Amino acid sequence: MSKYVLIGSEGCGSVIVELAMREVQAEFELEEIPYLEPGPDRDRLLELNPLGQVPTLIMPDGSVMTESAAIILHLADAFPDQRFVPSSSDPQRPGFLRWLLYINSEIYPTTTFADDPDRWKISETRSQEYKDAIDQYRMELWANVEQVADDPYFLGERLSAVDFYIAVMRHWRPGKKAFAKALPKLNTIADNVSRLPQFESILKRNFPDS
Ligand SMILES: N[C@@H](CCC(=O)N[C@@H](CS)C(=O)NCC(=O)O)C(=O)O
Repeated sequence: MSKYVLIGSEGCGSVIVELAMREVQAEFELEEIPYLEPGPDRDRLLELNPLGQVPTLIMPDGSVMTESAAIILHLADAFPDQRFVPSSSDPQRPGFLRWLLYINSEIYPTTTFADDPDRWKISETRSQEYKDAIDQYRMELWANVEQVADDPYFLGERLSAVDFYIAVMRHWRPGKKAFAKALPKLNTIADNVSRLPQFESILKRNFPDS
């Protein structure tokens, strides 16, 4: 069987998938590209994924998967010994799915939408105001996750893929410091994930300043 090829970029959502790949010890090659920069890498990415987003995963059979949550659920199917997605008979599964999807469908897009206000025809004079309003809304969305988070991981003793999102996304706007201040339980979860030996080097490489 040939390897997975994970197309990603430093500090991006592809890191969430990298953590999952590492956890199941999947054989994969990481192709880091400047995904927004016009050029051959972006042209190739757009051929594989019409949204031009990372993560984009080339499967061992050559087919393509996108959407981090879908990729994570696929890895759980492909590596049945994994523990980061509760099985269908596990009472923690409904809560896991709810918050996995909440983070993906409610929170993640707020980052994507605020990355480049110009894309949405927000004038330069209003772009900071626009970014700030979205940042504030994002923190309100995270507060709902904080409210139901357990300890030491989101689901309690069991490490899950929800923790991978928390450990990566706390570095995104408005930044790790603001995240830690507003969301102490989630910040502790992220610290706990970052200390796990299998993830330490991946997170350090992607977030060297933290
Ligand atoms: N729903 C996608 C979102 C991926 C996404 O937005 N990735 C960002 C980088 S972290 C991106 O590629 N943004 C560029 C764009 O949306 O144009 C997923 O979960 O994989």
